[in-house]
This record gives sequence, C-alpha cells and structure tokens, in this order.
Amino acid sequence: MQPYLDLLADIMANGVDKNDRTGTGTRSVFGRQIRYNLADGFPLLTTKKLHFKSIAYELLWFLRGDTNIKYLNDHGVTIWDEWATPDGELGPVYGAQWRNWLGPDGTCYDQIEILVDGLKRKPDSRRHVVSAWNVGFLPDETIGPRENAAAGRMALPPCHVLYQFYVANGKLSCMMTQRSADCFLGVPYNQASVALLTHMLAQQCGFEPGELIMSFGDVHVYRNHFAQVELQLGRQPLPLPQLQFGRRPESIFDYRFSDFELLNYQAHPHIAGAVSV
Ligand code: UFP
Repeated sequence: MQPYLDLLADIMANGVDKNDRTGTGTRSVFGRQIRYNLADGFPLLTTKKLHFKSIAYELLWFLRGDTNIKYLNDHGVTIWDEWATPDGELGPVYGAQWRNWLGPDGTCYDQIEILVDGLKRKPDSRRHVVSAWNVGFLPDETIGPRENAAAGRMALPPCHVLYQFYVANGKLSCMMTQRSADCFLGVPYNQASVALLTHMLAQQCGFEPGELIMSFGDVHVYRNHFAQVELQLGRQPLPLPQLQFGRRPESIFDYRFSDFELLNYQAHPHIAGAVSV
C-alpha cells in the first residue's frame, strides 16, 4: 500500500493550499501517478479499514447501467444518496455512459460490451478506452445536482473520467484517469473499484491481472482531513488481501457480490472523516 501512502505524504509536503468549490479548502498537487502490480495482492487499504461491500456494489451498479440509487440502497449502500432526486435519479452518470452512450444519430453504445469484445479479438489494440466524460450531459453549473438530474443531466460531473486497458504477456493492465481526487476519502475506494473491474475483465477475457495505474489531475487532501492523514501515515501497512472468484460468470454483466472472495483482509481501524459536498 506504499504508493498510496507516498502520495498522501507528497501532497502534505509539496501541495499548495487552495480554495475549492465546497468551501472546505484543500492542499493539492496536479498530475501524479501511482501503480500497483495486481499479482502482489488486492490494493485495498490496510492502514484503515474499508467497506469492500460498498465498493463492489457500486461497481456492479455501474455495470448494470443503473443510475437510480434504489439498487444501492437495497444493498445498504448510501454513498450517492445526497445527490439524487426524490425518485432516486442521478441523471446519466457513469452507468448510463458506460452502457448507453448516446451517439449523434440516437444509437446507444455499450462501451463495456465493445471493450470486452475488443480485448478478446484484438488484445494488442491501443483503443481499449471507456469514457464517462460526455460533454453534452455534464451538469449545468448554475443549478444544483437534483435539478440537473431532474432535467436529464448528470447530477455530478464524472471524477473517474477515462479507463484505458492494455494487454501484454497475457496480462491485462488498466490505467484510470481521475480529474479530481479526494485522496483521503475517495482514492481508497476508487483504486479498489478499478482493481476489481480489472480482475473481472481479466477473468472474462482469459488474462491474468497485470498493473493498476491511477493517473490523477487535481489530487488533494481536504483541510479537515489533515489530522486523519497524519494518523494514517503513522501506521504500518499490513500484507495485502487477495481477491478470488467463486465461479466464472457467463459475462461481465453476470457477477454477483457473492462471487467476490476477499481473503486475508487485515486492516487498522477505520478512520472517520467528513465528506465535503
Ligand atoms: N471524489 C473522489 N472520487 C470519486 C468521486 C468524488 O475523489 O469517485 F465521485 C472527490 C474529488 C473531489 C470531489 O474532492 O469529490 C468532487 O468535486 P469536484 O467535482 O469539484 O472536483
């Protein structure tokens, strides 16, 4: 887990104190990469305990093409609640873009199906890209998330904007580009989510999981997380858990939470921190 801890330390030592949209204020750097060899273990934080279930259900929800919080709430996940309309709608956020990208002539493109097909047929391609940044559906910044969702726009602009996959030596690697990253609260979730997706795609396409590369734009620590970050940096990382699958589902769309077996997850106690909205 050293790459993540090194990034936290880098931000604290080299970041610029800046104002931000939420009014909390951050310490921020611009343009950083961290990488993990997925063969070394599953990159779930060990210096504070994380709720793997929320990460996994959110990913399954994206893969359903779902943009209503009902499915998440039915599984006890509340991370998207504060941005949804009273009907639970979030507008065309990640799931809609991944599975139903609207083309100029009204055709919907399933980027995940195209990706799986491409990885199987042309593993050497340099075009294995999934994008969530669909400019025509970005929120209107003069109104709030719920009004945007009600108007058919995204409640929030995507943070994890672009996924690119790469195959070499029978291994599948992923580089995810994240334009904005809350390094204390968001990044631990984001990196585990991308790692899980890479494992699933590798299983479906017959590859071993390769490298996970997280490529950040504005990566920051909120001012009200400084004490938590210091606490975390003082903790000794523990050996990483392993991820196994109980079966090989029929397709990338057929995974259930019970298919994910996280083995030997040991972690220091959870550290609470307020979310800036
Ligand atoms: N954020 C993440 N990861 C996510 C997500 C949000 O780190 O997956 F959805 C953080 C980044 C930033 C805030 O601190 O949420 C989004 O604010 P903005 O849109 O102004 O960048």
